[in-house]
Amino acid sequence: QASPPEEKTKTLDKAGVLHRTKTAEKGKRLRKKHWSASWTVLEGGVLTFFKDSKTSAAGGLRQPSKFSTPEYTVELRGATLSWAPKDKSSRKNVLELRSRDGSEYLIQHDSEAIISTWHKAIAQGIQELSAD
Ligand code: I3P
Repeated sequence: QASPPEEKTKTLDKAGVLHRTKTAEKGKRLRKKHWSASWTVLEGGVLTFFKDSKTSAAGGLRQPSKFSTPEYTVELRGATLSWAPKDKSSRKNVLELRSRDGSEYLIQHDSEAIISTWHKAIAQGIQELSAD
């Protein structure tokens, strides 16, 4: 083979614990924010937030659904990602992800280095899907 499969599929896999809250559901803004720490997996153009942060990395990256129920799954195709404006949250390092169907999520981590790697990975995922 000329190249290993991971070079062909371009899928960027990433997993870790992030703080997140949903702020809109299909275009309808939600009244209250409920931040929670959640095990989060980026794979195959889909970002999945699990119910809690306890789902371990053991199997959580490859086949998360076997181990825990996703709370939200966000299709990155047609989504947009930006740094959240200050009026969206008092927290630092907050990303805003808007899905094509009009749902919105804030994603946050106290570490700027960690949130930056998520920013890059999600942005790259969105970009790769838009090229199809
Ligand atoms: C909200 C809670 C959120 C906070 C939000 C508060 O209060 O403290 O964490 O968002 O601020 O209203 P409650 O628990 O009573 O719902 P941030 O942490 O993102 O700032 P907001 O009203 O400015 O959105």
